[in-house]
Amino acid sequence: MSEAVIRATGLWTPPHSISNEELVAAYNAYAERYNGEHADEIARGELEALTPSSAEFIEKASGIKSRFVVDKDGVLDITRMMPNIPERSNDEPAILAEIGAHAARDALERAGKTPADVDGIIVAASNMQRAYPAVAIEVQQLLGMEHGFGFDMNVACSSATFGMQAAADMIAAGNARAILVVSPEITSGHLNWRDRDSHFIFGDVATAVLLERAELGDGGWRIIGSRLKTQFSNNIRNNFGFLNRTERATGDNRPLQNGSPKDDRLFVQEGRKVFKEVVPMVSDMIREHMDDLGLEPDQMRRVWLHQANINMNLMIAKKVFGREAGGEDAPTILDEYANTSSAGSIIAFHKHSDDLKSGDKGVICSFGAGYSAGTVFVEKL
Ligand code: CO8
Repeated sequence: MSEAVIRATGLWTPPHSISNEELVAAYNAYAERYNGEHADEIARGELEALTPSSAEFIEKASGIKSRFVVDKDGVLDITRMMPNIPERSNDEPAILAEIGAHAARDALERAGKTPADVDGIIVAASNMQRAYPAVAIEVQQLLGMEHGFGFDMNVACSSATFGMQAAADMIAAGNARAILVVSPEITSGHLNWRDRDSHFIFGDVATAVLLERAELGDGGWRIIGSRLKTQFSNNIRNNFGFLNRTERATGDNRPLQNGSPKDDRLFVQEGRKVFKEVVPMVSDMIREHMDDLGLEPDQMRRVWLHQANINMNLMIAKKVFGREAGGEDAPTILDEYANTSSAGSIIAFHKHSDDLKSGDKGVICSFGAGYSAGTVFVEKL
């Protein structure tokens, strides 16, 4: 059995950022227009009037101040309220593959490696651009690899940690020398920008993690242990799928995504329930895994947590460290990036791990829809 190490991580950040103030101004203009257009139905009690969103609420409830998106104009255009990503021909790279390849190249460069050193690409993200060919195979082609394999996998917010465990297991079994786990997240495409409860939550990004057989290089992070968990919950859903059109009765030609403020073909959640249920689930999971690895709280240098809500993260970190925890213990990137689904804990690790010394230990931890959670304990080499 060969040990797998994390050799490097990579990050691609979109060029456009939307502040809470810009987002709320667009939503409130949309809500005013909606209420005007539906004044009669609202007066008759057939429709509920939309209430304004607020930048203060967003920052206080979640810690989010802004988010990056692949297209800003389309999201803020109140007659559209979704990114404008024009269709590409079959001969052009898919946008998901393109941004994933950017992050993958960044990881390779930081590790001093080339695509020739890599045997596998796992695209692990919360939504794939299409059913086939796999986005991962396109990333493989974009990197110029004429060998190896690629496949896609989806465990929503936990896709990256699940992908890392799969990669580490394949490396340990001798099936690959190195594998890139790539998480391109265009969450702006499946977020309902007309829904006040969730319009502020997500942002776009791409990350990559290069895992490699330990003896093939120097530096990086040893994986001390990884663990995956899923437990069914209806509190976070996206019902978009290939069978949607078959669910319609003959003659029912309503559009699949009708863009209404509550559209279940897009992301929906019971945020408060998620908060209450996931905090203990994840805290217990990390503490149990620490016990099994023989790690005491004071041996933990840092936790790189899924980036959904700053208050959630501070509560989880407090349970892990057994004391009040702050940004040094549990770094935050969601203020700038918002929730980037599977990429969040990887961005936190990417941006806030260079200062750790050889022997320092921490955990990369994802959690979210499913419910799903993954812990990857690491030690700096
Ligand atoms: N502006 C002003 N007021 C608002 C707004 C708004 N935008 N939204 C809600 N309110 C109001 C509500 O109407 C309510 O008012 P009242 O008390 O009068 O009824 C009040 O604020 C409180 O509402 P909530 O209870 O909903 O608000 P919370 O305090 O719970 O905060 C959060 C909402 C921030 C969503 C919080 O619940 C949270 O962060 N929960 C955890 C969420 C979480 O971890 N989710 C996991 C997400 S899943 C994931 O990460 C990946 C999924 C796959 C990717 C999908 C990509 C699209």
